[in-house]
Amino acid sequence: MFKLFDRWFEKSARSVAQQSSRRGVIKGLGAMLVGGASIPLLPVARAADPAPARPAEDGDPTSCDYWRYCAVDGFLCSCCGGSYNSCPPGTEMSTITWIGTCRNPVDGRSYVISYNDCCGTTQCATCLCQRDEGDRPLYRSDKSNDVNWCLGSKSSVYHCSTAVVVGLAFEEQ
Ligand code: ABN
Repeated sequence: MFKLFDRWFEKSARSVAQQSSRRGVIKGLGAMLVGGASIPLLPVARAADPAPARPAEDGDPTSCDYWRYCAVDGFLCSCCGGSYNSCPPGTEMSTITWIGTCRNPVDGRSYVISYNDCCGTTQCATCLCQRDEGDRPLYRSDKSNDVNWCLGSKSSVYHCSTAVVVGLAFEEQ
C-alpha cells in the first residue's frame, strides 16, 4: 500500500519537475509577492469613508441668502468680478481669515467656510452681505468677523469677501 503511494508521489513529483523550470517557479513566487503587496494600493470604495469636501451646490452665489454666506460680513466677490471661491482679477486673496460653519440645504451637512477677503483695489461696494452667524463684538477680536483680513496681505485695501469651503464640520450630537 505504502509502496503504491510512494510510487504515485514520485511519479507526480517528477512530472511537475519536468514541466517547470526553477526560474519559472521563482518568477511565479515573485509575481505572487508583488501582486499581493499592490492589492492594498488599489482604489476601493468603503461605505464608512467621509464624504468629499466638495458639496452639492444649489442657490444663487450673488444673493446674500446663499448658504455659504451664513457668517459673512462684506461685499460678495461673486458680484465683483470674482466668485464665491476666487478673487476678482487684480486683487489678492488674504492669507488670514474668518471661519464659519454653515449648513448646506442640499445635503443637510455642515461645512467649515473660510471667508477670505480679496485685497488690493478699493472696496467693491456691491452686494453688501452681513449675516454674522457666530459673530461676537469687536472687543472679542478672535470671534469677530468685522475685521479687515487684508491687514495681513501685501495691500491692506479691502475689496470683497469670498466663501471657500475648507471641509466638513463635526456634526453636533
Ligand atoms: N472682512 C470683511 C471686512 C473688511 C473690512 C472691514 C470690515 C470687514
